[in-house]
Amino acid sequence: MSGGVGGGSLGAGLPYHKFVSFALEETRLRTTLTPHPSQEKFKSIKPNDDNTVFNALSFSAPKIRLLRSLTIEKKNSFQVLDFAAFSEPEYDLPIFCANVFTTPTQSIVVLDLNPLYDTTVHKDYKDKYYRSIMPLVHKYNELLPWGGKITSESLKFFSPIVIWTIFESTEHNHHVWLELMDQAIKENNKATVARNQEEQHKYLTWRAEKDPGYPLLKKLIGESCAEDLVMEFLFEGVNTLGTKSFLDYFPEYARDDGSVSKKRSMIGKSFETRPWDTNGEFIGDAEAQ
Ligand code: BLA
Repeated sequence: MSGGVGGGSLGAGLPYHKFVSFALEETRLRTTLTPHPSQEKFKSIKPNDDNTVFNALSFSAPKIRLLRSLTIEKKNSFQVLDFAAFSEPEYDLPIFCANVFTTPTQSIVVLDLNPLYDTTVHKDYKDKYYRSIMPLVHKYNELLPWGGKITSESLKFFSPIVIWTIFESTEHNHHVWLELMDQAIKENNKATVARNQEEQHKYLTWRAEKDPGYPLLKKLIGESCAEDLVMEFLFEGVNTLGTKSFLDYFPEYARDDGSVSKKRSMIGKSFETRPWDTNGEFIGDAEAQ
């Protein structure tokens, strides 16, 4: 494992700018990034307190609808990296996701190529994108072991190669995603494009409503600013890629009065150990799904 990104040591104290510039440089070697319209509005977010710095960047490129990055650093307190890339709906590429929340005592890390289609249901999708890269799991599993129980609903947005653990380098997954992007073939079938678009919209809808970072964002920049950031930057497309509502996708969150339950999870936390085998077969407890 290379220590090139983030300095190579585990845990706190690492600025994630290094990861962001590395990821952008690598992407630029493969494609041309154009600033995304959302960048202008969000590039200089002013948080409530002077010790916190926000850094927001967003781009699009051929095949890439949105590549955006948010880093937040509060001195001696925490650091956040939320980096994601979403393809145009003409492609069914997984969503590149690098997400790290670091405090002096722990780092919560999700690094994944989040599948557009739930891989426990869509075996063809799993084979298409994950079969050849399953060996990555062996490579990282010992160094970056499964992080323990996790919000159960998140699992269907994760792939069999997901890394959920404490921080180290992420460059391999990013290379893999860029390879996939190079190889991606444009889909012309209208129904397939529409299906890709709806699956991406479902993902955006989930994260725009239930992302674990949302409460902290509200505290840092206020409720309405946080909502703008989530809807128009982090999960841009949630208002334009589809018309279904959160409850259309996730009806189990409906309260009697028709509103969305404020609970983060209806099922609770589960999956104490990695719920995929080395072939990427789901071996989690069905009841916990
Ligand atoms: C915690 N963030 C977490 C956790 C996960 C994720 C899995 C552990 C808690 C849990 O089990 O839910 C991340 N979850 C994801 C990702 C997906 C998912 C990437 O389902 C994708 C499908 N995080 C941010 C931002 C902030 C942030 C912008 O991205 C804050 C500004 C903070 N994440 C944050 C905090 C926690 C956290 C504070 C711990 C608090 C908690 O667990 O509620």
